[in-house]
Amino acid sequence: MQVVVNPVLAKMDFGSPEEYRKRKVALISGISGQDGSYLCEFLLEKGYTVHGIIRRSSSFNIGRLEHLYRDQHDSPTRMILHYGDLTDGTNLAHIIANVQPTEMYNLGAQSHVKVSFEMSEYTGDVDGLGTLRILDAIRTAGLENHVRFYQASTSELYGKVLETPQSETTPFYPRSPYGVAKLYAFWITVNYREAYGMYACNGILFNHESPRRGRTFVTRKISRAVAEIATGATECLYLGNLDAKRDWGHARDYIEGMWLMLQQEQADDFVLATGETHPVREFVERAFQVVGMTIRWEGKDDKEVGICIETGKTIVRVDERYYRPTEVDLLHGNPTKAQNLLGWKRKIDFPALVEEMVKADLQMISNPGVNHN
Ligand code: NDP
Ligand code: GDR
Repeated sequence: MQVVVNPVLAKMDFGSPEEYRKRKVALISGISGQDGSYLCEFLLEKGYTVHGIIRRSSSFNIGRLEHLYRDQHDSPTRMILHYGDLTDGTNLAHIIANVQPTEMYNLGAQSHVKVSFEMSEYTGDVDGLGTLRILDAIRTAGLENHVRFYQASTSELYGKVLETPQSETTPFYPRSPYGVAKLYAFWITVNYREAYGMYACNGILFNHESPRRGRTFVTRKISRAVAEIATGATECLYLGNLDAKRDWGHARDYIEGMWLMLQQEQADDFVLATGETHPVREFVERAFQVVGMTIRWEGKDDKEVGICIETGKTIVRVDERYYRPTEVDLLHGNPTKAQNLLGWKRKIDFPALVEEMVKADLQMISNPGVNHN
């Protein structure tokens, strides 16, 4: 028996999925973010036409894409930006119907875990329901058998530590409004794959960083502060939980993994991780080492400080304001499935990541014309 779930959906003839895919047209939500900007570069190099959804802002908010952006009136470009928002289903439906993407990467999100405790309803709307709106827009356009869909799922789904290392079979137990919203997005992606035969994948990505990381995420906050302290622009770095452990990789490596997920015969869900975990305090220590400063820790909990052995100055302090109501203590991923089935492996290791981020911030400070984001 065939169940017709929504008989009013458009039924245009887009040709066979194989013919359709040869067009190589990508659509990225969140193109102005860290991952979106790297993915855009990557896909342009692979010969795709790349469409991106950006939010209207009173200030210029595509700094990470500036080097790729060309005014379409002056010279033709393969990067095309559309105003839109994951809270606006009609707008998403128009964009998808007009662009007719062969691959859709849903990277747009209110992506800050701490902020999600303050903006929980908004985070649920954008990160959870926003995913549903895109999937429905694909169906409404009649493209459910033609578009390959990538959902930016996250290691925050694991939340409370139930087992390590965490893999595709580890149970989820999210610990923030962000994690819970992403849990909805994960399952609606699986559901549309099973219900409508859509090629829809979840990439369960562990933390990945770069010089383009937003400045309020811990790695970039550290690299920026280290560069400022080393150049005398500021004196002290204030942080929250120094003992949280993360599996940190480089964003460039993870972008390739997203693309690989959409090039397989069958849609599936994959963990991308390095397989290593490091505490926040180790990131701090390594970052200061890049500028020749060594840290000695003193005190406990919120009274803990980091003292520079070379100068005797206190350069790190704990500030309770950065603690979270519920914390994810340990993330440590197992990327074996992605290694075996996608042939994916991270190339940039932890020391190289820290060094690149600190050096990029030093360069930005000494040459304000250099803009990473
Ligand atoms: P960023 O915060 O750097 O980028 C988020 C992007 O989403 C920005 O382009 C932002 O636009 C856009 N956005 C925010 N709200 C909306 C909205 N309402 N409608 C449309 N677009 C919106 O995140 P990352 O690049 O680091 O991450 C990309 C995705 O991957 C996110 O979904 C994130 O949750 C997920 N993820 C990230 C990981 C990481 O370690 N980086 C790990 C696992 C998952 P604007 O520039 O205007 O703010
Ligand atoms: P996370 O990244 O919450 O893992 O989410 P973040 O860098 O914000 O925090 C990592 C860990 O560092 C601790 N921490 C601090 N964090 C921030 N932001 N600022 C501080 O001052 C600070 N001090 C200590 C945090 O408590 C936490 O334990 C990121 C985002 O990119 C998500 O979108 C993504 O899904 C996950 O990574 C995987």
